[in-house]
Amino acid sequence: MGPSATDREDTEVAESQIAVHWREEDYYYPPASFVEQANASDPAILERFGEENFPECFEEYAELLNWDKRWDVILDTSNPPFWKWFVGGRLNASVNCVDRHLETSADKAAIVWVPEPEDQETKTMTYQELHDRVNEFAALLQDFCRVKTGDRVTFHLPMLPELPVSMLACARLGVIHSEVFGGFSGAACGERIADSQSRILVTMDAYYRNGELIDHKAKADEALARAQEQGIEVDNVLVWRRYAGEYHSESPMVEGRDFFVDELLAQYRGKKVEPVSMPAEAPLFLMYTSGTTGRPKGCQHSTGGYLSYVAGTSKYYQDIHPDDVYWCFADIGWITGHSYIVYGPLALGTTTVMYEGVPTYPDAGRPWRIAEKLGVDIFHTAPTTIRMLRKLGPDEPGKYDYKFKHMTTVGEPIEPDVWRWYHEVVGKGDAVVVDTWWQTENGGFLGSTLPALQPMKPGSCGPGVLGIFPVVYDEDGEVVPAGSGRAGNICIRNPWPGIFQTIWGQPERFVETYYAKYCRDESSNDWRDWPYFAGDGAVEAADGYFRILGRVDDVINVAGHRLGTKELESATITVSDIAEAAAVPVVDELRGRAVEMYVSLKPGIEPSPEIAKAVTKAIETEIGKIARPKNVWIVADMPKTRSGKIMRRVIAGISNFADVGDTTTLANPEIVDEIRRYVQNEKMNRGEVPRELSAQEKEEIAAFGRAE
Ligand code: 6R9
Repeated sequence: MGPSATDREDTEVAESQIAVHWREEDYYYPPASFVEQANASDPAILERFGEENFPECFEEYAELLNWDKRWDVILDTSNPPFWKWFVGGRLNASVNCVDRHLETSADKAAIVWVPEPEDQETKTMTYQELHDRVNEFAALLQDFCRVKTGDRVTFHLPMLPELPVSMLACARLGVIHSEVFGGFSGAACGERIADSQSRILVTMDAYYRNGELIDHKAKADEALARAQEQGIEVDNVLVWRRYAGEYHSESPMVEGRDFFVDELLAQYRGKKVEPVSMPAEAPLFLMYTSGTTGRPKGCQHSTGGYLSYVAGTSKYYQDIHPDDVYWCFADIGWITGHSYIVYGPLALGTTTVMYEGVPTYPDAGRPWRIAEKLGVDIFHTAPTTIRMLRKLGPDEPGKYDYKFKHMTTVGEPIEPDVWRWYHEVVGKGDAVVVDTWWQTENGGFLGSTLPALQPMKPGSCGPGVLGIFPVVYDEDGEVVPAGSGRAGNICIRNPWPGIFQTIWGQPERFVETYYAKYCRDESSNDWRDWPYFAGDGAVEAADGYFRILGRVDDVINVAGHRLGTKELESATITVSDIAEAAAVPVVDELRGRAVEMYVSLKPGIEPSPEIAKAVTKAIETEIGKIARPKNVWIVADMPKTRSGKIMRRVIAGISNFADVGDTTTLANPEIVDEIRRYVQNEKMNRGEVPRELSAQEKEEIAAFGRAE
């Protein structure tokens, strides 16, 4: 007798753990000039953060902050996996990011903001000004909106200094902020308002993107309508204005509900608000991210643990000193911006640069002009931006007189070739590069190199960071040894202060998604029994460096942004003619991955270009333009298992001109050739045939949909 269908499915899983072959890259070493000034240049730090010193080692991070009361317990594991850090301690995040720097650095630039239009002036906000503005806005929230400690306030703010001011004002009051990426649609914002039960939405009338002043307030109306459908009424919409006193939106202001912040602030000029001393374990903010089911996950981050972790990693991995000019070219609407534009750099009292717009506006020399003008010495961005700048302006960096000592890459795997351009051309061969692997859930870096002590290796993030002990497990929980050349699931064996506390309102999903898979004993309160499952595939080289291969669940990483396949599919089936939908990733030269949608229609409906357009529109409305599919394929049926599940890896294989794997277990194997002919012919006509995929990319495509 041959193997049963289930046996064969197991074999497929095993196939996704095949050996991954690539050329071992050479090491690159930091220049002596960097090592001399680095915050971490004594190898003793590696011992201080060794496993035998866990969890005490993290006191070193907590001691970077000012506490109103020192903690009694470093790590409380009594209710796993809901770890508690620095229990008994009290502090305020806005005091740590602002007030405590006033004594020495009141006149120093805290935030330097660069507007997108190049003829508009760069604005500098000193620590004193930041303090004043945070207090005034906190006074407004407290007095006018009557928010209390523990309430949630949603922001849908673009990259203007009003965003960090709003975050720190909430932090001052112990109010939990939940920033939704400005590029997300009104509907996506509304879902997050409803999930977090926010009564207040803070937004802005308009902002610049690619040379255009876009109407943003309009999205607030859609957001409120969506929240209302889910039973949540928002009391007030606070509208900051891109130009104080001028309104640049078509959306009417609703009497008694919508208010211009600049007008309201007139009553609060010069007001000071006593910071609320918060328990270390009080939530500081929520940051939503995508998962395998449709409902977004509100990752809840703590005050004491989170702030300690971002301060510590900013100091040692970003190598931030108070006199650096640090520019993280991310959007604060993502975790990178929260941790490494706002909280980490400001906790260390440095100058953090914010830029309003797109990297290539008006041309691909813009980032380097900004760097030259402001004297940026630490630069932080994502592979997608690096690829785009390389494509559009490969020689631009050489034309500008800036000097980076340090550069970061984050958000997706970086191809060694792209890494080398970043190092040689952007970094002029002189800057160290840190590749930082981590996630929204993690608060801060998990895998990276300590820049003065550990050499760089293109395409690998490096070993676990200080106090983080990663391991690669196979599907059965056996360790995949370093140097074996085999891939598996990367996990973190221990808790750390930056780990999120739970998924807002969904504690069971928190346990299920991140801990159930490899928990050794559910009744144990020893952290060693609770490895954290990150959801990424990885390979550990003989030197202990990790190469991250991408997601093992149904999440598509587009330009560094996680999009859930289920979210894309739910948005698609809001188009009434559509019966079924499946989202798959395609390799994209600039964005890393792009989304392709496969849809089948309800009986009696004829395929038409209008349906494909309606799908794109629905995705833009429900999620946002970043999720716009590269192609929408209307097919007669989807390849399915006998139990009726759509086999996403098969269509992912077709879209990428890759192997579709074993199709003998399908209920309708004949459909595969039909779809392949149609899709691949179309792609050839459109000039969309991808280059030969790397072993790593092939593996990712073959494993796609494994979580189903
Ligand atoms: C910080 C952030 C997390 C997912 C993560 C992984 C991918 C992030 C990476 C990387 C390879 C890196 N990822 N950094 N892959 N190398 N340096 O990006 O958070 O938006 O939650 O995305 O991004 O797949 O699981 P988030």
